[in-house]
Amino acid sequence: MATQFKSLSDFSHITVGSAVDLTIAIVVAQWNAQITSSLLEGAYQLLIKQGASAENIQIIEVPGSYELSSGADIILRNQHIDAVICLGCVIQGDTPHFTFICEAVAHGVTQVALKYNKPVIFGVLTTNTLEQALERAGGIHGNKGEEAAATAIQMANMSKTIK
Ligand code: DLZ
Repeated sequence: MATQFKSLSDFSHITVGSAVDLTIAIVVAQWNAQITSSLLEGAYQLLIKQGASAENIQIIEVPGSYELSSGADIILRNQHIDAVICLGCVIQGDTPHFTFICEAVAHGVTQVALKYNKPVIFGVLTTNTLEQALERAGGIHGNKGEEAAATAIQMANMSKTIK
């Protein structure tokens, strides 16, 4: 039976089970590193709390959120991984760059998940301001990285269970 996890974030919509037998990759963007490092910390600590061993958690850095899906593809092409967590933060600027990056990463993550038939989790903050991002990276609105890790555990266990 899955163990329910409670923290500052509200995961009542997610059934967080055990990560004991899971191999997980975290692909994290270097852009907005102040935010993505907090997302990474949140995701990593949740995986450990749910029983994952450090040797079974691989962390890969990519330059920006645009490269998250390529990073996930490279990992899944070369290694046995139960789920990939993509972490990034795109903040609205003065140009249409925001829209291009957000759409590309959302589509890319979905495509990689379907290509390899593995959970690839969209742990990307898309905010109007840095303040909104901070609120969702360990602030008053929780930590998107923790939520992404909880989703990865649920989906990986589901994927292993259903044959
Ligand atoms: C270029 C760019 C810009 C303007 N903003 C962000 C951002 O807010 N968050 C993010 O993760 N990455 C950003 N990038 C970098 C792109 O994701 C990508 O790394 C470059 O366009 C090179 O492909």
